[in-house]
Amino acid sequence: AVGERGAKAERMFSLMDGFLKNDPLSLQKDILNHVEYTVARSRFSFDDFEAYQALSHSVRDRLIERWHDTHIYVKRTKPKRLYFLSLEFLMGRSLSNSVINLGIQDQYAEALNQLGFEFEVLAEQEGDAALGNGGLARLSACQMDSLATLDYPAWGYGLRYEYGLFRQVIVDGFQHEQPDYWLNFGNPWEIERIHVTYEVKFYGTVEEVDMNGEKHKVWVPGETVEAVAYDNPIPGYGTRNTINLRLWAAKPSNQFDLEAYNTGDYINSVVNRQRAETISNVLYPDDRSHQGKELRLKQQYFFVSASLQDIIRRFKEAHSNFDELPDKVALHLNDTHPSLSIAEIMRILVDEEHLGWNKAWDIACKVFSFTTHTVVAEGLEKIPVDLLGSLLPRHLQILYEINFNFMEELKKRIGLDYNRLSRMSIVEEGAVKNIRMANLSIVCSHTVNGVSKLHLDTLKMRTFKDFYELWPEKFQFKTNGVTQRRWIVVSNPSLCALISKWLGTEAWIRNADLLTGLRDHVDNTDFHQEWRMVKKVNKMRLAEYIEAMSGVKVSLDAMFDVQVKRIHEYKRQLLNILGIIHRYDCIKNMDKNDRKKVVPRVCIIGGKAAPGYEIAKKIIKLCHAVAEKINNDTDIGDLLKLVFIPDYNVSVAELVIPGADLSQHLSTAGHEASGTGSMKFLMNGCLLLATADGSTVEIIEEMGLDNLFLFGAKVQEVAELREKGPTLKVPLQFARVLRMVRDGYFGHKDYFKSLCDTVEIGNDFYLLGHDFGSYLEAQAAADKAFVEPEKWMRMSILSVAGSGRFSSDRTIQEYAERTWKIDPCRCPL
Ligand code: Z2T
Repeated sequence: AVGERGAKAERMFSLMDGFLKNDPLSLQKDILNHVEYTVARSRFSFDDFEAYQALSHSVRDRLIERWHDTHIYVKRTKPKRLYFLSLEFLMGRSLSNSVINLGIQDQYAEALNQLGFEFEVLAEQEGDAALGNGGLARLSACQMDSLATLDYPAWGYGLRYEYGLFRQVIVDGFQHEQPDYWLNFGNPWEIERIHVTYEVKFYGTVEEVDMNGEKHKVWVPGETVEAVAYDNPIPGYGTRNTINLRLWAAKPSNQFDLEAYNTGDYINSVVNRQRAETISNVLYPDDRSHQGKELRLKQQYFFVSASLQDIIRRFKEAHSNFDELPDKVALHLNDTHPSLSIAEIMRILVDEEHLGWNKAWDIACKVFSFTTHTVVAEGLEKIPVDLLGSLLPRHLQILYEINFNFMEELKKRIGLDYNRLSRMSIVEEGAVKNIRMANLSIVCSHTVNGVSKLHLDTLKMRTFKDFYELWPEKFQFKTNGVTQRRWIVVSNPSLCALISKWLGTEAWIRNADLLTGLRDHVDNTDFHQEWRMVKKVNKMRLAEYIEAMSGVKVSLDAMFDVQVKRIHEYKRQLLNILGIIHRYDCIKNMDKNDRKKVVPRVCIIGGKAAPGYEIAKKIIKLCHAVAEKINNDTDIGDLLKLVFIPDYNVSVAELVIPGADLSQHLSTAGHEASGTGSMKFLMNGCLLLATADGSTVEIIEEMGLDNLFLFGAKVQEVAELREKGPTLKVPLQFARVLRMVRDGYFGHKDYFKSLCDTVEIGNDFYLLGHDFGSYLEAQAAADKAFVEPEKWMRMSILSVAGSGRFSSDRTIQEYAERTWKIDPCRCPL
C-alpha cells in the first residue's frame, strides 16, 4: 500500500508545473485565465473591477503556495507556536500589501501595463476589510505583518464579521452610520474551509455524574451553533513565510431539532436555525464602552470556543501529554475581549480531558499572556453574572472556583484586608454582580503587558496597583509599533524610493533601525530638494482628494495640519476646533500688514464617533459648523481652511498621512495608553504637536524635545489640577472662543450647549481650559518653524530617521523573546 501511495504521489507531483512563475508574461497569462475562468468574463472585454478581481486571484494563488509551504514546514519542525487571539483586526486593503511583500510588484506593474491597465487604478477598486474599531485593531494587523516577516510560527484568530465598522456618512454636518456589508463584492483574500468546522454550545445546565467513583461536572448545553473557518494568508516581506489569520463565521448547526420537524413546524425551525448566523454578523462599534449585551458575550464565547477547539486539536495531533502544552503553545489575549479562554481551557482540561484542577490551572497559568490597551478602570470589561450564568453555566462555576482559590491564596499573602480583597476579586459584588475580565486575565496570565512605558507606570500606580504589589514580576511593557511595510512602502512609494536611494539599500524595510542612516544626510541640499518634492507630490494627492470629497480648494503652500483618529473627549478634538476658532478670530482682527505674516493652514480633522456617543457626535457637527463659516469667508481666503474628512479608515489614512506636514495628538496626559497614529506620521516625515502622553514620551526620548511641539499638563500634574477644578485659571482667549460657540456664532446654539458645558470651569475633566494657553504657544512655535523651510526639513528628516524604534517588528521581537518565548521558524526557499 505504501508503494502504491508513493507512486500516486510521484505522479501527482509530475503533473504539477512546479512553483507559479512570476515573470510578466506568466503573470499576464494567469490574470487572463482568472478573467475567463474565475470572474467568468471574456478576456476581450472586462472592466477595472473585473481586472482587479482577476489580478487579486492571481496574487491569491501565489499566497496559497507559500502559505502551504509554511504550514507544512512548521508542522514538520514542531516549534512552540503563538496563537494571537483578538476580536478585532483592521486589515484594510490587501492587494498592494501582498504584492509588495511577495516582492513582485514591478513584474505585476509591467504585466498590467502590457494588458492596458495600471496597477494603482486597480488597487483602488478594493474595499477595506474593517473588522475592527481603531488603534487596537490596526495594531493587531501591523503585528500580524511583523510576525510573518520575522518568520515566527504564529497564527491569528478572529471573527469574520459580515458587517465591518459602520461607514460614516455626513449629512448636513451630522454623522450617520451606514452598514458596511463588505462581502457584497466577494473577498478573494480568504479561503473558505468548509471542512474545518466546530460545534459551539450555549445555555443548558450542569449535571454531576459519577465516573469511576469520582464526581464530574458535565455541561448539558441547550443550543448548538457551528463555526466555519475562513483562512486569510498573511505574507511576510523578504521571506517565503506566509502565516494564517483564521476568522470564524457562524452557521446553523446540522444537529436537527427533531421535535420541531416532527410537529410540523418546519418553517419556524428553519427561521430559528438562521438566527445562529447573527452571532458573527456585526462588529460592535463602541471602542471602549461595554454594556453587558448577550449577543456580545455570545460572540466572545463563539470565538473562544472555536479557536481553542482548533488549537487543542492541532496540539493533540503532534503531542500526547498536556504537560507539554506550555512548551508548545503560547496564547495571547489581545485585551480582555478573548479572556473567556481562561475558563474554557479549564473546562476542556478538567471536564473533557479529566486532568485534576490544580494540574489544569498550573498549565493554564503557563500558557496565557495578556496585553491591556486602556488606562482608566471604567474602561475595563465586566460581564454581569446573571448573563454569564444563563449563557455559560459551567463557565460561571469555573470562574467562581478560580476566584475562590485566588482569594484563599491572597488571604495567605496579605491577610484579611477586606477592602483590598474585594478590589482584587474576580467577582464584583454589588447591586449587579459582575465578572471583572481584567482581574481574571491578570490572575491567570504569566505576563501582563502595557502598550507604552508611561502606560505601564499608570497600570502599576493606579489601575492595577494591588496586583502589581502582589506580582511585580508579571508586569511588563512593550511599546506599540506600526509596520513600515504598510505605512511607508505601500502608502508612500515616493518616500520609499527616496529612502532606499539615499541609504543605498532596501534593507530598512526589514530592519527599520537602519533609518537612522538618514541622519548622515540631514544637511545635504540635494537630499532636501528631493525630500521637498516627495512631500509636495503627497500633498497634491491629498489636495485632490479633499477637493473631490468636500469641494474645498486648498493651497499647497499652506501647512497641512491633521488630526485623524476616533472621536473621543479625552483625545480633545474639541481643543483643536477651539484653537482653530481662535486662529480665525485673530486673523479677522488683523490689519492687512499683519495678515501678510500669517502662516496659511489647512486644518484637517477626521474620525468616527461611536453611534451612541452624543458628545462625540456634537464635536463632529461643531467641526462642520466652524468649517462652513471659515471656508465661506472670502475675507480669509487661503489663510485658513478647515475640512472634515468623512469615513476615516485604513485606506483613507494611507492617503492622508503622507500628505501631512503637522499632526496633532492632544490627549490629556495619562489617558492615551499608547497611540499609534503618531508613529505613522513620523514615518512619513510629518512633525508632531502633542502632549506628553502614551508613547509620545518615548518618541521624545528618541528624537529630542526640539524635534516636536510639546504642550500641556504633565501626567503628574493632572490629578492635582482636577482637584483645583473650579478655582483653575483659564486663559481669556479660551473663555472668548467658548463664548462664540455658546452665543451661536456658528449657529445651532442650543445643540452645542451641552458640548460647551463639558469644558466649562469646574466641569472641565479633560483640562481643555488649563492646556489652552500652552496649546496656542505650541501652535505658534509650529508656525514659526514652518516659515524656516530648512529647519522644518531637518525636523522632518530626523523624524523619519528616529522612527525605527516604533516599528512593530521591534514590538513583536520583544514579545517573542520576553513573553511568548518563541523562536523564528523560517521556511526554506
Ligand atoms: C482601542 O483602539 C484602544 C484601547 C481600547 O481600550 C480599546 C480600543 Cl478599541 C479598551 C487603543 C488605545 O486607546 C491606544 O492608546 C492604543 O495605541 C491602541 O489601543 C493600541 O494599543
